[in-house]
Amino acid sequence: MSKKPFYITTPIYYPSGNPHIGHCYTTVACDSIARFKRMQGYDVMFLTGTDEHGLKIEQKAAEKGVTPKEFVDEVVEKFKKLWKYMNISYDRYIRTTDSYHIETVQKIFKQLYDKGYIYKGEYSGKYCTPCESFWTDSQLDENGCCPECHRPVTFAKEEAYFFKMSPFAERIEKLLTETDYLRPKTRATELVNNFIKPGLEDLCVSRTTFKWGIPVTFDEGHVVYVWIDALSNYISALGFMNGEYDDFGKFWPADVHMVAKDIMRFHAIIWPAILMALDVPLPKHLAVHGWITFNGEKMSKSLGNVVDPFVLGERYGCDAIRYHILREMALGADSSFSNEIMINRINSDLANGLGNLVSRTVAMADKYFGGTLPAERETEPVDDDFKGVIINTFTEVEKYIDETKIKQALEEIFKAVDRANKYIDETEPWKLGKDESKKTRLATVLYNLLDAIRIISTLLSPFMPETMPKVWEQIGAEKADTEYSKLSVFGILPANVTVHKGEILFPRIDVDKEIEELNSIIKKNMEDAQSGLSAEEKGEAVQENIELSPEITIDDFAKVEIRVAKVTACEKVKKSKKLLCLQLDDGMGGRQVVSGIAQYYKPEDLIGRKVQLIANLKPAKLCGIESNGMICAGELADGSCKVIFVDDSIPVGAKIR
Ligand code: ME8
Repeated sequence: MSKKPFYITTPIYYPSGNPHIGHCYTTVACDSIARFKRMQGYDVMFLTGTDEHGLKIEQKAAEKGVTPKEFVDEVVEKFKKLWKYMNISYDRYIRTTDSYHIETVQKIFKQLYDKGYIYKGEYSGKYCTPCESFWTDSQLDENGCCPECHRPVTFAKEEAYFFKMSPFAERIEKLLTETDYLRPKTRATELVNNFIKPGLEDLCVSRTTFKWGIPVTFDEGHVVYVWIDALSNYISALGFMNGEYDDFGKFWPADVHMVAKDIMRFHAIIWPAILMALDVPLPKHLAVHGWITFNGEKMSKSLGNVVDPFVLGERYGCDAIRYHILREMALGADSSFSNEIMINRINSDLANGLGNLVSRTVAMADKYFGGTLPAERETEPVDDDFKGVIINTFTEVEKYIDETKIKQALEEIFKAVDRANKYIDETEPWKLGKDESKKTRLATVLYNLLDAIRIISTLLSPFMPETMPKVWEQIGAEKADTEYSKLSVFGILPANVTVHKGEILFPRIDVDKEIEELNSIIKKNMEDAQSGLSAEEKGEAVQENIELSPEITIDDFAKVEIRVAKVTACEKVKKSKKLLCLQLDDGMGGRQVVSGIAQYYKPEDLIGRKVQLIANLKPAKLCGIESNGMICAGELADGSCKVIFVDDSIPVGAKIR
């Protein structure tokens, strides 16, 4: 019987800078699902790749003095190296500069034009260069900036081709609200209200102001603009309209496209519209996760807050990193990355929970039976509850994987780990070991533990593919014992199984020491990232012709009292585009300050941060709201500003002098 196909994709990433933990999340998540499905017996196609065209790449290449292709070739190697390092088992890697992809995109564009879905017009509107997106005024954020990245937009006008979206509005609304396409479905409302209800606007699909793109075959000077190029990768990689591959019929429609929320709109609205226009069936599911954030901001290269997966992998092993990021991120929600949470998670779940379970069980089998258990058994009622919990884990995990809920799947498996450790406490094998007449009971307990570890480790193997084979080796499991069909059955290991004591799977980490070392690595990374930016990007726009105010004496200065305060709450001032209202812990009972920084900070960026407060400033009213003091910020040459944050080690109330 031929295997059932299963097709899963990550987004294709921009090779504009080094890959980081944020990219790792989607890729590791898809890899785990792909591995799980293979274990279940599916014929899996797992696709990832790189999205290599566009203005941003053209500009970066020019800055480095290389061609765009030379530029992307170098970065793509870094992505591939990382995926190898992280044990990513992709079946196909697509580059949008591959000739077969170019062929498909050109044919798709022509077909949509011939069908009347693409027409020529003129674009004038707001454009965000980093996101390569045009936005209408109604879509801009409250500060008139890009709704995705909140950076300033520019006015752009040019001849362009457009893709008609309106014919598909009704079908897309139904897709989002009445089917299981979008996960989590709770996000459908914002898409429908923000984009469909106001009337789907036609999408700009060609550009003439840059060259680094796929040429439109029938109109020289136009290159296909981002989304038709990028999204088509999911079908060109299967051979749709090209001769490179021949498995579109087998794998399409995709079972899961997984993306983060920043590109949800493109996958939830534009991609279905393109497919509808082409008369191609729609993918089955779009799983949308949040961002990995760092100090409240999306982790990204341009923010310079990249946590290097190679560094983390070297220190704790890839599997620990894979486990941590998968375990932290719930479908749909953001997950904040912190070294402390990561290390505590590795210590509690992997070192103490799983690692301890395996090492204790194997060590006892070794100590009391020389490694090989006798085949006789003596069961007790306590065994049944334990076995029941373990067997049930399999059903729950399978269900969660089908719902792309990886965090929950892992939580279930670790409930089984806890249950197994509790079984050790209940049965007290170390006491049984001291009593010769209890040896049969002891062998039974250890056998049950080993077989539970077989089930647990097999269920974990798609998530931690490097470590689990080591567990199988230690508990004496053969390959056949770890087949998927045997995960719902207890008693698969041979009755007289032989264990092999091995290395510690997850060594315990010294939390304080590690955090100190990681912090200094991150600080250096940030400095390096900053030094790679231009002065303007660094916020160092050269200040020329600085004119100082009249000189003051030290006594004048002493009149100003600057103290450290912590932002405990923050919200936008209604009716004002500029003001934020901050509640501060100033060490003196707290106070409220209104500050004109709403264009540069979201309230959540500030909460928990320490700032410099001008503490003895006469109260004033701003927009009718009382402000007791002022927080210090640096003014940049473009008139924007950045709050001067204070190191967390300086206590609230400390005087700044
Ligand atoms: O958007 N947290 O490419 P991209 C979680 N080329 N996920 C993150 C992340 C973070 N901090 N940063 C990146 C593009 N990602 C387009 C996609 S698809 C046809 C074209 C992940 O390099 C996440 O999956 O900006 C996000 O959707 C993807 O990287 C976008 O990466």
